[in-house]
Amino acid sequence: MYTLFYSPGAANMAPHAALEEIGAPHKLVHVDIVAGEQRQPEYLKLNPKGRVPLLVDGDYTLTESAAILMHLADRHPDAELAPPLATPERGHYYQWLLYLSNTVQVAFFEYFYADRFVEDAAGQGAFKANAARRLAEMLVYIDGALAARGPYLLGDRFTAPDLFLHMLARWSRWLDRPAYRHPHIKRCTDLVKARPAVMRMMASEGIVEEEKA
Ligand SMILES: N[C@@H](CCC(=O)N[C@@H](CS)C(=O)NCC(=O)O)C(=O)O
Repeated sequence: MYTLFYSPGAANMAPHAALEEIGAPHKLVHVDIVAGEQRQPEYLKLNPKGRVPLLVDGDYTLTESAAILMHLADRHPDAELAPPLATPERGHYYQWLLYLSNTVQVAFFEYFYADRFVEDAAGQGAFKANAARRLAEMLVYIDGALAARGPYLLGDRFTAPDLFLHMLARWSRWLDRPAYRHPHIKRCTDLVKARPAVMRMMASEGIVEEEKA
């Protein structure tokens, strides 16, 4: 039985959707990150980084959304969330998950948490605007890649990186041109959103779609 420590709509969305895809029994524990529960001593004992998500499986704990996603995909191969090891597709699977987590997700954290990177308020505004500009370029790049080889990130086949893209796409709703205004990202994330497992994840986190007109 897995336990996932989560906050609605946070970086847990992709691993949570993977748990649903796999059909693995799991329990959810809500960490109120607005109230600062992630910095309470009891939680820090489990995850000294003070972040969500956190996956617990008996004595085993795992952090980092992309790592949890890859671990679940490997432990439950029947769900086919990852291509076979050492295939060209597996290489692209790593490429997408690492790009989405070490470049796009990081830019989102710069955008959302500018105060953690820059001390003065005026500097924070410029820092956030810079992150938004880089995110806009990244969405154009992803949309182009999906136009060339979609509808999923790995072509015809749905895999774990699509769950990660779906999560980041939702975070982009604050940008001037959100992901759903990029036709090929929209096509991919609409397919992901229609998956029963993803719908269950959204419902159990209490997330509603918020697309601007
Ligand atoms: N690289 C980590 C980042 C996790 C992360 O920063 N999560 C955010 C929510 S999306 C969080 O816990 N924020 C609370 C805080 O930083 O105080 C991952 O992907 O798991």
